[in-house]
Amino acid sequence: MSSDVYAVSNISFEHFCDYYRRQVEDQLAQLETPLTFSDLQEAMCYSTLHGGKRVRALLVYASALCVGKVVSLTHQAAAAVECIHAYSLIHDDLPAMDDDDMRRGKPSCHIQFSEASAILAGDALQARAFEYLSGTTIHAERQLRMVHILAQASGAAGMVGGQAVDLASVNHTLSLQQLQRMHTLKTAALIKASVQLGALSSANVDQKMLDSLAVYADAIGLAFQIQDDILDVTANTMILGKQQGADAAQNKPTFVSLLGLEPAKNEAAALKEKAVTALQVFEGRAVHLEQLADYIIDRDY
Ligand code: GRG
Repeated sequence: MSSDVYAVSNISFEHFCDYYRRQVEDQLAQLETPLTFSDLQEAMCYSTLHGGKRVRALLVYASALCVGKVVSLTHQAAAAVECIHAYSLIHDDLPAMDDDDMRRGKPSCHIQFSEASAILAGDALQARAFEYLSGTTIHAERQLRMVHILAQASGAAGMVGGQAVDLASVNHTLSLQQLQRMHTLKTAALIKASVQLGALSSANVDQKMLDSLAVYADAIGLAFQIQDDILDVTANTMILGKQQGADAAQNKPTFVSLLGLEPAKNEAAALKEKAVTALQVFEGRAVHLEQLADYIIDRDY
């Protein structure tokens, strides 16, 4: 079936998610191609192929469909953002970082393998992301722009920079503005890059479209983190697939600790409204992006 079929609005959200999760997992299955060091490869596959909601990949596809159609570069972009995401989770769980033994309902990568293997698997997945994006040169100029966006979003000016602020903030009081700034880097930057990459993979989008998508992505990126903080206090460990209450145990400032539970929920809902409003320029073609905005604040893990 052609991917374009999923641009129409009468496809259920569940169907859209199932279909495109399978699509990105087909791309990621390339990681199983035998390498020389099998322990490294096993650790990469363990942390990438099994589990995860694939929110970032779904954002890539939904954004591509919003401005055009899914093409092979869209699949490559979806796999690339999932590789960066998987690497960030592996490193985030390490003893030197958040020191979490459980991820996606299973032992964390460094528990299942070794710390050294987990570090290397994360490193290799990061490089693999850029291999996915640059593997063909059919749209070289657009691909270079996409590589640049992903590198910025995942590096010191994005996700890794946010993680550094996070580590430095343990046992410190942060203002709401500082907390937002930290999560804009740590969590929202990769979410924003996913939306941008999806649009760029699909078509020569104009700046007005990219500006609207940026407003959407900034808002859902922060809403995603607020929901994560809410789940840290409301969900149970079994459903979350990771240790519930981990932020409180480490005395980390969160949206819930700063605002309270109900105001945090209200803030997430307000951000979702802002995101959906930014999609109005697409006149009904952004249906999957709208559904993902709902999902991000309604999810229970
Ligand atoms: C040490 C070089 C070096 C880099 C570290 C660890 C790190 C870079 C960045 C951390 C980024 C991070 C873990 C952000 C948290 C974002 C977050 C809420 C992750 C959970 O995402 P989900 O719920 O996970 O989408 P699933 O399992 O569904 O894929």
